[in-house]
Amino acid sequence: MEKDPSMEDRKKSTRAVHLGGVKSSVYGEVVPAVFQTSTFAFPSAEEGAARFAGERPGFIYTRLANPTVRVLEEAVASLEGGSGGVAASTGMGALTTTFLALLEQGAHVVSTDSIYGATHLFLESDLSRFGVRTSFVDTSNPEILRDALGPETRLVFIETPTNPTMKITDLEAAARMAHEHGALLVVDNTFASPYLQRPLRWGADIVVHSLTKFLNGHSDVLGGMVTAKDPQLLSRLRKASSTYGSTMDPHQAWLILRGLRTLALRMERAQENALRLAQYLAGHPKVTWVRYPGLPDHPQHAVARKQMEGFGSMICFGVKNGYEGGVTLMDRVRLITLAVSLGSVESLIEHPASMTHAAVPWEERQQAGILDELVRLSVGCEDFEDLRRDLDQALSQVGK
Ligand code: LCS
Repeated sequence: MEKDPSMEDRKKSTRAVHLGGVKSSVYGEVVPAVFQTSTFAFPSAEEGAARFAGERPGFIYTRLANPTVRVLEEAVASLEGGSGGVAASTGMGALTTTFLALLEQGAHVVSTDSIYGATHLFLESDLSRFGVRTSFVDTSNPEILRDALGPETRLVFIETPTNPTMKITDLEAAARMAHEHGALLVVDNTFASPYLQRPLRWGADIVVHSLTKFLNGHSDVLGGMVTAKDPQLLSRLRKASSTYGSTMDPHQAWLILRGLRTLALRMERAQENALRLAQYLAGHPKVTWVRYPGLPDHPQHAVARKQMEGFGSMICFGVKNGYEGGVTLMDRVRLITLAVSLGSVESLIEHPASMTHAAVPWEERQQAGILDELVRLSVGCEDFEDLRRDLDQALSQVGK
C-alpha cells in the first residue's frame, strides 16, 4: 500500500475525495476493493513468523489489520493530520478501547460534563469499577478545567462542540494544561469532523470519532476511529484494539470510504443551512434560546472562530413549555426525522432529556445544561426553505 506524498500539500476537500492519497490498487481499480477475508495466507512459514514478529509488513488476520480498513484509517489520519489511525466497529468501540488502553487502577480522568450519554455512562459506571475516577466539569471554562486537574490525572477528555449543549472548549489551552500535569489530551471530534476542526494541530494527543456521523454521512453504517500523531501511542492503541476485538469489518470500511468522498460537499451545504436556521430560530417566539457556534451570542463564539474552520451543522435550542414543549415539537415535525444520531444528509431532531441523555441523572443533566426544554437538531442537506417551513408549522403547535 502506497501513499501519494503530494497529497500532504492538497486541500482538505481534495484529500477527502482522494482518500488521503492512499494507493491500494491491485488491478488499477479506482475505488478501493473490499478485502472481505478474515485471514491472509503466508507464502512460507518463515514469512508468517516474520509478519508476526513485526519484522515484515503484510497482513495476518483481519482482527489485527485489513487492507480495506487500512485505507480508511489512512484517509481519516490524513484529514486529521495524524500518523495513522485505528478503526473500530463503532464510535463507542473507539472510545472504550482508548480509555482501557491508557488508564490503570487509581488513575483520574477529567472529562467535559456535557458529553454523549454512553461515554458518560462508561466513565462513570464502568471505569469506576476498575478504580478509575472521573471528574465531569465544564471544560469550556479554562479555570474550572485547571482546578479539576490533579497529580493522578492521566487523561483529559474533551468533547467540543459538546453533545448536546454545543459548548466549546479551547483546545490549545486544554492541551497546555493537560501536558503541564503529565496527562494526555483526548478529543472526541465527532460533532465538528476533521473538515472543520483538527485537534492534533492544537496540541491534542489523540482524536476519536464516531464515523457513524459526518464522516460516513448517510445514516447507514456504524464505525469509529482513533488517530494520533505519536506512532508509539498509536501502536499501543492498535494492540489494544486487536486484543479487545473492537475491530472494524472490511465491508463496513468500504461503505464509510464511499461516504467520506463527499465530506466537503455535505459539510458545506449542511452548515450553510444550519446558520440560516439558527438565525431563524433565534427570532422565533416559541424558541427561548439558541446555541449555535456561528451566532455571535454563543458564549464561546471567539474560541470557535479561532479553532474551527466553520461552525458545523449542529444546533441546540430551548422551546417554550419545557419538557412538554420538546415532546410536542418531536411529534409535529414532518420532513425532519425524529431520530437519534446526527451528521447525515437528512435532518434529524431529538430530545436529549427523554432520549440520548435520559440515563444521565436529572441533577447532573441540569448542571451540565442538558435542560428539559433542550432540543437537538442535526441539519442536513435538504432545501433550506423546506426545513424552515417544517420547523415553522411544528413550532406553531408548541404550547397550545
Ligand atoms: N461520540 C459522540 C460525540 C457521539 O455523539 C456518539 C454517538 C458517539 C461518540 C458514539 O458513537 P457510535 O458508537 O454510536 O458510533 N451519538 C449518538 C447520538 O447523539 N445519538 O445517537 C448516537
